[in-house]
Amino acid sequence: MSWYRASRPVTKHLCPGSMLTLVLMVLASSAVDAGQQKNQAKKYKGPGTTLNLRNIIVGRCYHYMSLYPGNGDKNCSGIWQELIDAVQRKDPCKITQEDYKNLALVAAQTIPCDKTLLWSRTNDLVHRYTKATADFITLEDTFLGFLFNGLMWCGNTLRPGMNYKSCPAWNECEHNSISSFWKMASAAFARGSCGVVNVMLNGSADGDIARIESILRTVEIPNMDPIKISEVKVWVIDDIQGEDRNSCNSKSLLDLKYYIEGHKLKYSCVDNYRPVQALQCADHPDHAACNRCSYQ
Ligand code: AVW
Repeated sequence: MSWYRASRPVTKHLCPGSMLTLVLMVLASSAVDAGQQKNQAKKYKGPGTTLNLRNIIVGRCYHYMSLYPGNGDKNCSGIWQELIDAVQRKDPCKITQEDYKNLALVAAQTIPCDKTLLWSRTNDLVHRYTKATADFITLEDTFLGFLFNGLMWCGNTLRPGMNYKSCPAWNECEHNSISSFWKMASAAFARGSCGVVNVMLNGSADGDIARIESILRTVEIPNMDPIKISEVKVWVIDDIQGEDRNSCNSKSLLDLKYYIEGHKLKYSCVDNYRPVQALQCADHPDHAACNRCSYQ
């Protein structure tokens, strides 16, 4: 504004040729400004790509092979390349499950029957449990989940490589690089499951036992094959020192039962599945629920 006021008296004495030069200079400088703004990466609400992402993924890939040699050789650098191809030079808010199709193919694995353990609102407990027993596998214990658990990544629309400054948060836009990846991986895990599928839920959590928009409801249950899956067995686990807000006969569980049966799957439910309660008792040995005579 002040630049405009100061320049007005000067332009009055300029000849037409100088006026034209001045107009061209102003136009050129606004074009440069617009270009610079376009080249500046958009700021998203989530943290940027995890530093050293390539090394972490390739390292986890070799680590997984050393832990489970029976699962065959993996193409670790190929997996990194498929991740790059899925997101680079693309708008991080326009990444679909389809974009991860080739990554899913190179990381595909067979899920043994009766081993699948799904979960909602029990992230911490369910993974403590699968670390303590080899009887069950969560998505995060599968090859794909093991590689990407806890990591962040997204590309830039205008440049190759990853955006290390910021990435869309889970709910920032519908088709973002992180939520689309986890939906793709969850769908593949549910589709590949067979026999009894177990689900660990939190009986002490407020509100719905499984959120309406949870991955369990929106992705995993709809992707289960009723021909391969003999039963969906829900475990309702209360925090050992928490409230007993929901149990198998609560309305929230009945709603879930109808939802599961609506997908032609057989449903069963157990309150405070004893092996999980035994794990909770490792931290609270003196709690009344850990007294052998009071086990349910
Ligand atoms: P959850 P889900 N905003 O405990 O059934 C931010 O409700 O969804 O269980 N983060 C989100 C959101 C969201 N709206 N939704 C999901 N997340 C992330 C794969 C967040 O990291 C496994 F196989 C949150 O802590 C389970 O059976 C986590 O997802 C199933 O999906 C769990 O949300 C668990 O997903």
